Amino acid sequence: MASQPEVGVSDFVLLDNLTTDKFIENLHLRFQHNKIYTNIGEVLVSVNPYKTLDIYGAATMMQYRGREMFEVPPHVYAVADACQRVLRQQGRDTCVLISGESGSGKTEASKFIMKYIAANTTENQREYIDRIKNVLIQSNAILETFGNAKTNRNDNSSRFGKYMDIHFSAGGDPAGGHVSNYLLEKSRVVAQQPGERNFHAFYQVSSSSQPITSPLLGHGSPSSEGRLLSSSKASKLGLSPSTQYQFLGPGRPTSQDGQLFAATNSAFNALGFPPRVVDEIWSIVAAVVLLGELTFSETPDGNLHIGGPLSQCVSSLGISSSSLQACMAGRVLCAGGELVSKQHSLHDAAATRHALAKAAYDRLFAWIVQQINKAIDVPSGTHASSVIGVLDIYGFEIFDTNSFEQFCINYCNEKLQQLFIELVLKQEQEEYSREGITWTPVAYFNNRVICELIDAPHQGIIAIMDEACLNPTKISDRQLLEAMDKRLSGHKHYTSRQLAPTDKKLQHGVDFRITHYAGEVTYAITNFMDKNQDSLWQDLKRLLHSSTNASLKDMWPEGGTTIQKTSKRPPSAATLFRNSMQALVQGLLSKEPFYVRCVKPNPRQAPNSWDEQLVRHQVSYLGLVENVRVRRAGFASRQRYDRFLRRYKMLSQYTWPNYRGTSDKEAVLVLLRDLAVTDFQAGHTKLFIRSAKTVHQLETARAELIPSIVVLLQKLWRGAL
Ligand code: AD9
Ligand code: MG
Repeated sequence: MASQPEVGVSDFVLLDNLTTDKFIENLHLRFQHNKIYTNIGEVLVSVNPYKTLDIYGAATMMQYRGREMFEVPPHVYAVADACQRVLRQQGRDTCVLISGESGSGKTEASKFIMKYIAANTTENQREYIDRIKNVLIQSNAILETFGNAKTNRNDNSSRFGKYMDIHFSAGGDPAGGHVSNYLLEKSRVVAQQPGERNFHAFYQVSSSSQPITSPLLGHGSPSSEGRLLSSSKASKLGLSPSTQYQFLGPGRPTSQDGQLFAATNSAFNALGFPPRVVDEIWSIVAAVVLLGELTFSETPDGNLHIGGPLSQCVSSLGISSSSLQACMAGRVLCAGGELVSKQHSLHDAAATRHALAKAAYDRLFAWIVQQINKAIDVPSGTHASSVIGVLDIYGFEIFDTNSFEQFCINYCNEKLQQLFIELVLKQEQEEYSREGITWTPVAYFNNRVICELIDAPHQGIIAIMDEACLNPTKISDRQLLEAMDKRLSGHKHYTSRQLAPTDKKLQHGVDFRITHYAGEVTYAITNFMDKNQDSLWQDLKRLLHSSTNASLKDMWPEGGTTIQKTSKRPPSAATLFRNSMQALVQGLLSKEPFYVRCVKPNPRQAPNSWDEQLVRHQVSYLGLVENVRVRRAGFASRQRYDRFLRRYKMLSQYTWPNYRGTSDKEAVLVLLRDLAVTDFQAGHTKLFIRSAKTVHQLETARAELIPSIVVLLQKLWRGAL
């Protein structure tokens, strides 16, 4: 590997005269030569090549096994190896935080990391470990089918956040895993922006009513396909690949959808989902499509008539036509302990149908994640001792129209940027000043103020939204905006037309704008109240719980209670999301973090194309140049003097076996002088070594000396000396 010609610099820390221009020039030069990875110390910058590069095979993996990051060219495998080494050598939990905007390559990077980690196992219990590895990797296929969709920015965009913990046994082999999912963009189930698609699962199931000719299926007999959706069942679902469905937009299933359908089914099989459950899952997906086809009209006697594929739809949902009819026609409320029925208008009926479709799919996704977790859980009796977490979460989003979902997604990105700032920029600088290290502070933008704008108790946007949702009289979206304007006027990162009357880009009574760390985003308040309340009528929960589809019934346990018994209002969607983000950040803080910062080279998803302005924007908001500055002034290693001395005192005659001076610090300085190590600074309590190479040399010298010291000690014990 050392013989590969260097293109530009492979670590930005080595760049002469660091400026943003120089940074981008180096990134571009390397990109042109297919060197998509560049380091900033131990942070990896990755540029999406939008083409297949021959850099992920088994031979490449071998080159990274057990090698320090500075010994090998930058690669996502080097990060994965470092993670695994920290875990094996120090027994510490680690995590990889992958960030970048939509389409920058986060999900692909997360899959390469998992692939590398899974391949890097010992020979013990090979068969068992192979099963675990296979299950971990196959779970991705299912998650992508149900949680990813084609957007205008990415043909395979993750529409949910994913954090996966991979658990390791004491021997360092994968023992199981756990997936946490965050906020699925469920509004996509009923409507998509022009040019976008619904979740892949819908097109896969629609294509399934065609004979499946995928090579992935091979020529298995019908019985061997019994675990897959049988063709008779497929036609029973009542979907046709050539029909245009309301919820699926103008796009039709492609041949790739057919192949992926087969792949999803074999992943279900690998994870041990029983064939009955797989059939039930696809039935629910098909039923959601058919819900979109129902038509509502009023009979002459004022009742609701449902037209369209009603019988097919209810049969897939495992419920009766009359019960669906009743839930669409009206609802029963519990007001002050009294049951009151309320009749729906045609508009209400259509809205109820949309709510049902979204809730059914959202709950299906969460339930599938639960089942995956059961399948990949560390088996009882196995002791899992450490964890590598991989976070692949939706990138920052700025659309033409931004709604509640973008608000949550961008808040999540603010929280992760805050974590990065806390860990990489702030803590590092604080430690230098605490230790009295010579140091020129690096200016950076701390986005804490934006996080607080959103999540501060009582004052933040989420708190204001929740307050409005709890109000006994119904508050409109417009009134919510007014409340926000009142409470947030004067905040540097918040504005609206009310607060900035001359800003013609903001629509009065509709828009508010947040200046995020990654840029300005205008949000339309429309549907914020509904989406935050996220409540499904009790009747609908009971309807789904009454299903003969056992999986669907299992997804809605709360539908089993009677209406009077319903407990108080559940927390709002934004509050649940904020809580899950806080829990995520807490979990990450307890682990040793590694970072992959993904950059998207152009908005067209095209290979060999470089949009300077787009790249510049990302380099700027990801704070990459500041990262290099901090890193440059930074140090590869820091250790308390007593620990350093204990580890390396054998390397000098002045400190071995004991130093006769006054302090550990003095002993360490004598030791370093003896070894001619100069690239360090001595802090008050810790030693800071600048380059990883020096640390490596110390480690090597120590490893070489240990055998002779052991012999020496043995002789001493035997009294031979
Ligand atoms: V989103 O926030 O989920 O919308 P991601 O996850 O950042 O987004 P993704 O990993 O899905 O982006 O990458 C987008 C596409 O770029 C992939 O489908 C691949 O076609 C392409 N890609 C990404 N990384 C690589 C790579 N290392 N090599 C080749 C890549 N192609
Ligand atoms: Mg993704």
